[in-house]
Amino acid sequence: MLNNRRKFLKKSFSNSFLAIVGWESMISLLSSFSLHENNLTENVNINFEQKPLPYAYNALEDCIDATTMEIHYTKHAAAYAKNLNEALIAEKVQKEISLEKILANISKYSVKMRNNAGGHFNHELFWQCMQPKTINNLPKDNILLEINKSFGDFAAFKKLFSDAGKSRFGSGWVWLVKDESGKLKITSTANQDNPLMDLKEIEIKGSPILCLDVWEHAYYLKYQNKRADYIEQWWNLVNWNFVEKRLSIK
Ligand code: MN3
Repeated sequence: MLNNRRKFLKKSFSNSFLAIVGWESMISLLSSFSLHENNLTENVNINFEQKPLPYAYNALEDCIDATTMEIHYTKHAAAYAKNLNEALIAEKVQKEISLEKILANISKYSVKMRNNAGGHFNHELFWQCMQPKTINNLPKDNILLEINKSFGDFAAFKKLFSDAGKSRFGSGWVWLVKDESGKLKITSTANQDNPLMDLKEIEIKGSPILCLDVWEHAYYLKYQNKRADYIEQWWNLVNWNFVEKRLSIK
């Protein structure tokens, strides 16, 4: 009886809802959802402000210590977000433009925009690429298939990616990207540049799937000069479910 009443209410609600909004707007609403599904920015929710860290500062111990995480998030990354917003105002950029669009046209903006739009995007992605330490943390599903297809096997991929981090001179990032043809590639960028930028220094362009910060501020307190040890420990933190999600973005 109650169930029937619920069904009736539900049905009359949907009927009147459709009568009010109309089928056409319903269809456009639905298609806007599917558009968002294919929109990289929507999927990782990278906008112009810092999102809360998806875990506590001490959640990545003993691979990355709490003090490093706190300083990294509240000082370094926060500064990129603040300076990005200053640059957006100074250069009269509407926030309706996505951060990725700005990055894809970064050659038309100032150096301040390049460093801080890059810095903000890179860190927001980096936080999401990590999760608390998992023993035997390995990729599975599509991301594993794609890694095997592109690099032979996971061990070969891990070595190439780690080597790119160890050999990055000075400060920068390591990336796993999906290029225009859908192929996975490993690349490294200096400073806060990234593979979305339309700059001649960016050798391999593509959609970032996974990134690793190899700036000293990401590891120096615990690892000092031993960047290789930091990279080796970092593999325990990779959030492969998130990477899988990034891979599925068209
Ligand atoms: Mn950093």
